[in-house]
Amino acid sequence: MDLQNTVTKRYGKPISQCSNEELYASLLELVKEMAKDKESIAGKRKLYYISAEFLIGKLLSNNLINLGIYEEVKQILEEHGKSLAEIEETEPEPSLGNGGLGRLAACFLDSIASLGLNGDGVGLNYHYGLFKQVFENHLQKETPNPWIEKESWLTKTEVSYPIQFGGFTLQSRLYDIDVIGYDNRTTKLHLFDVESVDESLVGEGIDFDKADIARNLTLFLYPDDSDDQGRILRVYQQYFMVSNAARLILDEALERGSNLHDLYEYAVIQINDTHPSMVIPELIRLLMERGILMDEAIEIVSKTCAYTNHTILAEALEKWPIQFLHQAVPQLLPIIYELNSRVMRKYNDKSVAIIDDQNRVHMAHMDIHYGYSVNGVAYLHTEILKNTELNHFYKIYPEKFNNKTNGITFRRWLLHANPDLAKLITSLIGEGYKKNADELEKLGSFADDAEVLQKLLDVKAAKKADLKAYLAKTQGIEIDDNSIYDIQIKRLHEYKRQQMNALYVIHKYFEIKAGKKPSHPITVIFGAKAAPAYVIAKDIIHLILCLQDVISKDPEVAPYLKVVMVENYNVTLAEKLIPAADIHEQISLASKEASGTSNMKFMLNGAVAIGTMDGANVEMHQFVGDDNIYIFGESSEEVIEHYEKGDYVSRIYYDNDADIKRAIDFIVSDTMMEVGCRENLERLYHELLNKDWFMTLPDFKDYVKTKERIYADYEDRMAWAKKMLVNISKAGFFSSDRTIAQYNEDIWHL
Ligand code: 26Q
Repeated sequence: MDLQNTVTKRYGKPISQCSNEELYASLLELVKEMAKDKESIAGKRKLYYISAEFLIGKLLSNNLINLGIYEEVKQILEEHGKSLAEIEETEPEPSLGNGGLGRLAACFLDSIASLGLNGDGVGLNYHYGLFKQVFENHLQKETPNPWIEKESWLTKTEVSYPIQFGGFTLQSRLYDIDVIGYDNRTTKLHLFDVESVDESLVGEGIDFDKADIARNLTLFLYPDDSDDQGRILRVYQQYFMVSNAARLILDEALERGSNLHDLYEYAVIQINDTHPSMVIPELIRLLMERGILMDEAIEIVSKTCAYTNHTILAEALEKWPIQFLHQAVPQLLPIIYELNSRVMRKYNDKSVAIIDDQNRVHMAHMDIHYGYSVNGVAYLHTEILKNTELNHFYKIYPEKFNNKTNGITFRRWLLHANPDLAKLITSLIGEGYKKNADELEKLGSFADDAEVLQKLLDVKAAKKADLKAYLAKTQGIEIDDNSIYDIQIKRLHEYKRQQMNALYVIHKYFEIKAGKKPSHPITVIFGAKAAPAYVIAKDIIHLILCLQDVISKDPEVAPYLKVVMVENYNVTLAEKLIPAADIHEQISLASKEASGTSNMKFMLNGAVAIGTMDGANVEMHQFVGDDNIYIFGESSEEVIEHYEKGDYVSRIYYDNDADIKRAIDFIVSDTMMEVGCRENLERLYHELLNKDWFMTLPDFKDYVKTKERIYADYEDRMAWAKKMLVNISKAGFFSSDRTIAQYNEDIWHL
């Protein structure tokens, strides 16, 4: 590693005289160079993890850590009066994902490389990614988020394919990003782009000509499925992604010696939710084009593809109207019809059909029939799939169903995000946990060691001070680092119930006004983007921003309670927020959150959860026990029963509970109307009163009680530190290294 040498070649001057941008470009080159000779051993069988999203975050620090040169680089820079932290700030964050599913794919790539497995990611090279969020008049506005600069992590390759759509053909181009494993091999993230993409198509905000597929295909990670044009664009994107992937897979398999009849011995495809599902008919089509008969082509593909389900929300399960496919990808229709006929001939059961009565193609159904594995992403989630949502399929194919509880990469979420904590852990139990996360268990022996517990509190205090400084500098937000940091960060969705947290804030506001002051001031922090067309989600953001305003201006309340909604929540912000959290909110309506992954990141960083028995919270609870996690609310069984019976009426809770009524009425109070928009606040008020589809009100009182309990317990600092320590010590299971090892053991067999 010779940074000065790279810098000299590029700029002909010493490090000390370079700008941060020049140093960033030099480090980029250096890292790419070092990644070159570490490529994973090309075994016979290779994994292709196809995903519409890879929320990779900034890469510089992580790459330096994984190459083992982070400290060295940092020191050299310091010797020349430069700061690695400041250089990092110049790196743009690609926003190639919405949330959990995309971030999971990124954690998985890190683990695949770190375990030295032969597997690549395949996706799309969105130029503006997901939108950038700005707040104006307490409302979310969307603007483009460009991230591709002249020097970037992308490397242009020679790979290019003609991709045929109904009526026209587009030429693709493959760009690669090196995925550098921790102290091991590197793999690739393959991002396909279209050669004719045109950034000048973007007008006001994130508006663009949705019909001009040749120029718009890879502009945005398309967040809007509110109109047909937008939805058809998504079909174009998906087909472009999988047709390129399929060609790449076939080319590489042939190169490694496959005769295509044995493709499944050379390739395994993990289909990340249904977004890449068209890879199944497309691969069948391409095999037939190469002379393989349909029966055999179907069999080959069925032995190659495995499907992961990330959601049980019906509205997120993709069902494409057949006329969309007819317009965009007519060549797939005969194959999809044939796949459906075979299913109907065999099972004669409409509930498992690929094409339904309304002529819609159920992508998940295709995956389950024509893939060899179906997995959920946490224990409870997989059980619900088997017993409820996909029960008809489970009865046909019990052997295909399996659970793979999600995980997170400890390199990014501990070593990079919280080096102080990593250092403390290393001083107590050595370095082993960095490669074998289970070793964190050893921390358990310090659970009653006052000196260790104090050090843990000191690290937390330092991270809280860091967050305070960061928010002041980047967002102009002032917070009190003596307060309890209570954080909820995730996509804005009604089922995740940010609105319940906001109702609690209102409740607390009234209590403080009535003279019931908390022992510690409380800072409730939110971070969330709402889909641009998701009206109620945007209204909830409006509610939170108005509360932030109202409370900050109220001298009676402001010293004890503060609401903060950070702007443009992303991976970089998560890396600052999570290490600083005292309490994290995992309060989805039981049965609705497939897994959650921020819960794991918080746990690893010594925060304590308040949550429902949902997603991976269930497993967290099992590991840490009742004393170290605050569980409340109805069970998934109870919730599922309410939906089956249709017996939930929100207004009954409103009418019968004065606290609930007071909190909900406040949304449309004069105080709120002074800072907010009547239209948004009234719409949200009526939604909660007349519908509340995700059942905020039945859980509200239990939530309030549990919040009071967790805040009270925070006061005993040593007892709290012990909870922190237990959480960290039990986090090993949630390493994505474990998850990936299980995928490999049970599904991939690399
Ligand atoms: C579907 C159709 C049309 C337009 C958009 C979509 C769409 C886009 C993104 C549907 C779903 C997504 C993303 C889903 C997602 O992020 N799911 C999360 O996956 C995480 C990783 O498994 C889990 O931890 C979360 O519980 C789950 O919500």
